[in-house]
Amino acid sequence: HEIEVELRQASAEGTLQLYYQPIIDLRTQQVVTREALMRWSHPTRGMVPPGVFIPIAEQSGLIAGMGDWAIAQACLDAAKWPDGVGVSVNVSPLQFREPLRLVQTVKDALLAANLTPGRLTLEVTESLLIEDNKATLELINELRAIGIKFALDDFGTGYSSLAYLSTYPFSQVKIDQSFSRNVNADEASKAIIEAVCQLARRLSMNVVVEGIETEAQRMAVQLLGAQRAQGYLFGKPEPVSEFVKGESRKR
Ligand code: G
Ligand code: G
Ligand code: MN
Ligand code: NA
Repeated sequence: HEIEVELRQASAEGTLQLYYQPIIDLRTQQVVTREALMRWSHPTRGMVPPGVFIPIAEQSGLIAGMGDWAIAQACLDAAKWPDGVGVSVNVSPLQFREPLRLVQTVKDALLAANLTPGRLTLEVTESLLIEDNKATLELINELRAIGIKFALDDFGTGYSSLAYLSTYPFSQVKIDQSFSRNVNADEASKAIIEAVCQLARRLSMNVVVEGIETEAQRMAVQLLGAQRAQGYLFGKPEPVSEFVKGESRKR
């Protein structure tokens, strides 16, 4: 409970941060998108991982305000990046339970940042889709009509129903890092990555393979048909100040 009070305070005071991790195009090696990952630097506990504080935010209702903030801040940050670089934001299933609020948040964020809607992707997990209600599909379609995109996150970890890929209009499917971890040792991981890449291509979706840490993994997933990848090999989640510094060094 104490941690909930402190999270409420951090959210109200604006001390939460967004870190960004690059998603790269394997063919061109260019950054195509940056995924926003929320961070809470606690004055005494240090960095509290989102795996700890997001569930607390969901149970307490704080996720609504924190989620609004993440979308708004990510759009403001992305507006300063080159035109070709998009931003993706993780969205909790609870944010989908307030459809009017989510639509308004997205519209306000795009307008305030003057960001082209096509540069914003919302990442959702299968837990949202299990409920399988018409309202979810309608909301996704309403947001797509604004011009934003959707990615299915952590694919392969939950029910991974192939029906989700045909029922919902995703632009991107993100294959969970558990598959890339074993890609060079395990035939099953290889087969799954290859099959999902083929399926995604047939459905005109991009594939991002998550958790690429080594050159050997990068080569393997590219050979299996992946277009995009994310992982420590290309960059860790960092605050804007870090990669802006890195980019100006490169110039
Ligand atoms: O890097 P990492 O430990 O940052 O992220 C762990 C998990 O926390 C991610 O898989 C993601 O699902 C979740 N997460 C990170 N940032 C956000 C956010 O802004 N909103 C939501 N809903 N989840 C997030
Ligand atoms: O939203 P999602 O569940 O996909 O969040 C991605 C999580 O994976 C974050 O916690 C992020 O810090 C973590 N991550 C990103 N790249 C790597 C990687 O190369 N290796 C490992 N072990 N974790 C990663
Ligand atoms: Mn994600
Ligand atoms: Na993931």
